[in-house]
Amino acid sequence: MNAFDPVSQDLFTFGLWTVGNPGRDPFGEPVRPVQSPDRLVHKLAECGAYGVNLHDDDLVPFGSSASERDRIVASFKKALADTGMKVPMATTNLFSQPIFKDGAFSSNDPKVRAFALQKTMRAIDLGAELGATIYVFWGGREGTEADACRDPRTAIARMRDALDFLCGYVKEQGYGMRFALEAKPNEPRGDLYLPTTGHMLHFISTLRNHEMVGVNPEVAHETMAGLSFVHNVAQAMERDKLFHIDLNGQKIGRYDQDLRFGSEDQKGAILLIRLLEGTMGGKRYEGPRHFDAHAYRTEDEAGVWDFAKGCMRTYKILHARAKAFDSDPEVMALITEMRDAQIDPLLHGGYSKQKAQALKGLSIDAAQVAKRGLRYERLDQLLVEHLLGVRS
Ligand code: DIG
Ligand code: MN
Ligand code: MN
Repeated sequence: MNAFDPVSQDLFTFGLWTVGNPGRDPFGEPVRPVQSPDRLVHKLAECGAYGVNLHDDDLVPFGSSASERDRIVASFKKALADTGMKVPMATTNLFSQPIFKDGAFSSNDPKVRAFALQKTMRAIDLGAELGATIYVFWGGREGTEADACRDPRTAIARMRDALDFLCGYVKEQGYGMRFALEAKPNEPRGDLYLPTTGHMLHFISTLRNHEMVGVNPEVAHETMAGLSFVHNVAQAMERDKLFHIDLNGQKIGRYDQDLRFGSEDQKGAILLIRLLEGTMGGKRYEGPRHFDAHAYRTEDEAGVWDFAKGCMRTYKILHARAKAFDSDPEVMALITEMRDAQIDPLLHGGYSKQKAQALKGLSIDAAQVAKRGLRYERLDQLLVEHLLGVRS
């Protein structure tokens, strides 16, 4: 057993659509045979994963009969039982079928919006049947090219109505599920509504059952928006709204690459892991570490499992490096919070007339304060050296 081999306690999960991706892209046909969900469960268990996630259509092909659905689900449940694999998260495919070509919940056609609710309720039932307690919503078609097609405020209101309705459904069914909303700025639509995790956090505050709704940030999606993924995740964690997370790799300025975790921005990855694992202090994230990613199109099936093992191994290597960094005495000395016995009490605990008068009365030599060097060059060099493994 290697220190970086995954164990179930790591809570590593993969979507059926990730390791099951046959390698189709907008410019080419599939390069790998389609694997059955049951086989994917067994192979992921062999790799050391904790669980598997799914869209409804990943398991039960769109248009299947009720009896076919039941047969497929029964077989899948046997694969889960035989391997001990869990299903922490489920979601609905509201983006592949032509009916959703102009959105699902935000569509201008009431029949489309009704069909989206119907499909989602059935998918929530399936997720609950498989034990999922997190339900993700990614609005892959909730957007526009011809923006004059609807008032954006109407689109947002329609999505709020749908989520309020579905929160009501989950509560009435007693499923004990929480919803996690996933943002993306664009692709496959020209622009998507609610494009970043920040937009989602505000949108959640406008929902009737906001307490049961959080976010599912994805590395690639915030990177596509040119934002710091770490800052977006931190803002969600600070409000206890990080209900799930999609880990992968992404080069800025590209389409949604969904690359192997840690294969691109390793500094961003170790800074993320410091946050998630709590090595920098503060509460750690307790949910699944989900890799919403897929192998390069160049790969055969063996390459797919190299990809899956690489995601988990890199995460564990960077976790070990993050622990070493945050326990390095020189690092700790450089990032210890500055204290001032006279000023600190004035900055915490809210406003008072006394604090305002005291702050106005402070004599602070701005020129003198400005002279202090922060030593961030040394701090970042230490991070780089821990990352490169030359400092332990
Ligand atoms: C894409 O990043 C989306 C879909 O794959 C899915 O709906 C969601 C689940 O993590 N991520
Ligand atoms: Mn993605
Ligand atoms: Mn995702």
